[in-house]
Amino acid sequence: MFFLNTLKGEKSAVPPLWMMRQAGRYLPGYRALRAQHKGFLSLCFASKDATTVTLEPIDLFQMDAAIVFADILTLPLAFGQDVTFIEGKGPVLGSLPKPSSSFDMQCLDPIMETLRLTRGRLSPEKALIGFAGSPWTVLSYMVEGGSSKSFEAIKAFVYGSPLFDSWMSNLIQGTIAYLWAQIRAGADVVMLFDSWAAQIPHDLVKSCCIDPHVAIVKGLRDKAPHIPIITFPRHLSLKSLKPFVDQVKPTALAVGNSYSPQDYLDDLSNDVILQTGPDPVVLKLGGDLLKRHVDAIKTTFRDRPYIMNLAHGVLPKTPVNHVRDFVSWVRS
Ligand code: 1CP
Repeated sequence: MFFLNTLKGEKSAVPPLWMMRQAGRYLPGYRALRAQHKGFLSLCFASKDATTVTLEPIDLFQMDAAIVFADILTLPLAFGQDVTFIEGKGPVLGSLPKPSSSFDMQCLDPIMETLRLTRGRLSPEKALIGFAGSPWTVLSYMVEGGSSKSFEAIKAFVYGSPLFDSWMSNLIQGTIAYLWAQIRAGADVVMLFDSWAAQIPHDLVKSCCIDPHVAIVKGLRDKAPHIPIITFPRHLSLKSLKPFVDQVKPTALAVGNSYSPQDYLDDLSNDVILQTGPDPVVLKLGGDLLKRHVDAIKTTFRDRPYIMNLAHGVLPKTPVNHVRDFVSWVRS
């Protein structure tokens, strides 16, 4: 499998390609199916429709990997916390349960069914990515009760609450269990999204980002040593990324564009495969600007195995034709 060969360190003439949020609101098929469901989570838990949505970008653009259509905020449901997505507002979570409350993975079975159905329909040449949020990012939603700008409540929780250690350990164990279930259901690769890693104060980078990733990667490798793990500590400083890579030892590191592609190459261990790509705004604008960004990345990484993606997820209203251009320029 092309995608897995790159993750094993094989260099190829053109890189494997997929996009974060490749199944989403910019796609007509997604919008049509989404309209048939009352809420976003209803679509995530309707395995047949979630499979159709997962496969749409593969059918349209022949991406090298599919990512299961689900969300990082499904895990709090297994801890008994209410999660709803409100149109125009985003996720809203109920009050934080007691850390000793029970963990019910069964409520996430429909997501495993989506993985099984998708793996059954996906060509054997294409990889299926399972995913979860990293503990800091998921806990920030659980404690803040939704998206946050200031991250005040989660920081107060980490610095001041006696419940922090229990919740961190719950999330580490829950994430291992969730990703292991996804692997058993057919995921060929797993990815951890630490979307809000840049909000972690420097004195907490070890306890809130590096250590939990070390524990999850070790827990998964004990169970499934052959499954590659992609980590995405988004916008973490290069100074923190170095110890992150040295200690976590992910198979691949997804990076955004806080630094130039050359800076990442110069500063990070040669063993880690990088996943990177143009800014989603550049994809939305398209044209020559996009081509220049694609060419610059291809030139910088020409001697290395790497995965082409975006710096972050596809934006709603991105023209589908720009995605077609992106795919053809990456592969030309
Ligand atoms: O129809 C809609 O409006 C729903 C929009 C949407 C979609 C398409 C949400 C709500 N989640 C998703 C799917 C999703 N989310 C996927 C699978 C599909 C794919 O990638 O093709 C993945 C991997 C995620 C991961 C996710 N959810 C992250 C991590 C990645 C990132 O973007 O940084 C985060 C932070 C979330 C939380 C989330 N999900 C949705 C919203 C509105 C939010 C809150 C975002 C915020 O706080 O700003």
